[in-house]
Amino acid sequence: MRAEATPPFALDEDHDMPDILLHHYDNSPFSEKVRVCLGIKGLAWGAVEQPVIMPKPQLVPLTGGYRRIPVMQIGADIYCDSMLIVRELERRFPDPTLFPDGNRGLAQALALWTDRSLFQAAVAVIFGNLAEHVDPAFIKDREALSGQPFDTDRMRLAIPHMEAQLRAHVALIAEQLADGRAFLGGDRPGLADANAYYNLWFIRNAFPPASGIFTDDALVSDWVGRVAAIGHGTRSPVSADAALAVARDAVPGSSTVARRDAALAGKTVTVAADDYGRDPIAGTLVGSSDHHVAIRRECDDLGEVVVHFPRIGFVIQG
Ligand SMILES: N[C@@H](CCC(=O)N[C@@H](CS)C(=O)NCC(=O)O)C(=O)O
Repeated sequence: MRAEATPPFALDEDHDMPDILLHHYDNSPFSEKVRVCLGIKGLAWGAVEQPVIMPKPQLVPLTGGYRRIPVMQIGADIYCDSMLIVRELERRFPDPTLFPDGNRGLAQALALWTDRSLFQAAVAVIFGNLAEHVDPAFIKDREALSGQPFDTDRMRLAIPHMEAQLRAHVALIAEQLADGRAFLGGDRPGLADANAYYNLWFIRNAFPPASGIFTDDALVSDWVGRVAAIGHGTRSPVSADAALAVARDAVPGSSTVARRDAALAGKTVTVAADDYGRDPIAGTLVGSSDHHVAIRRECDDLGEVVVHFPRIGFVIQG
């Protein structure tokens, strides 16, 4: 396991700029998933701080309108959504693997549990409790993001139910650890751990009094400690301006379009999330597979960038 290391000096960005840039903010739970995966792989990466609410003038030019966090940038290739980001990390840096027990499909499919129902339970418990302490600007922003009212009364009334939901999800983690294994898949950490862990990390960070829901169980609590100890790899700060300059100076990697998408190859398509933050992003389809789509965009200031999205959770329209 590798501890997080932050260099005690400013990096000379011309020479030591890491290839992997993660556009994130520290309190972002989906970014924590990716940071843990970077830790498992022991990678060096540049942390580009982005705002928690709109506007995001140094993110949106890269993505073409996708505003959610995290976004990974490697040169002029921009990867949206943690599900695709971790997949791309595994593709580019396969060793050590995020799938130490070999369950590649299951570990990735687990995101549909952790990123949706478990995450929603965590959000409801956190914001149900914090309700009236939440910054009105944040509320307004998240209402626009979700298209739903941020109804504090309703959230407060739902707390007992959502705590029971959360407890039931945590009980599944406890059950998986019941044979004394160190990590969810066995003796080595992987994506399954990062997926489940970031939700508990989110609760502990955002509303510590609710942490009892998982710290009361020694198996879960010790596992949380083990995942936290993995760290985040080697993180160094990179300014948003420097990240934009990287995109400007780079050429996107090559992509291929799957045969079944041949009719859309080279055509303008839009890609939009199917859950929240659904603003469509337009570009020319240049890459696709069962797992992803990639669109090329021309941006006045940056030149050509290719923006990659997962298939799962995104709607592609020609
Ligand atoms: N499915 C997306 C979800 C990302 C997501 O919801 N991120 C949150 C922050 S953790 C977000 O973007 N919130 C709105 C914002 O930061 O503008 C993923 O896996 O990356």
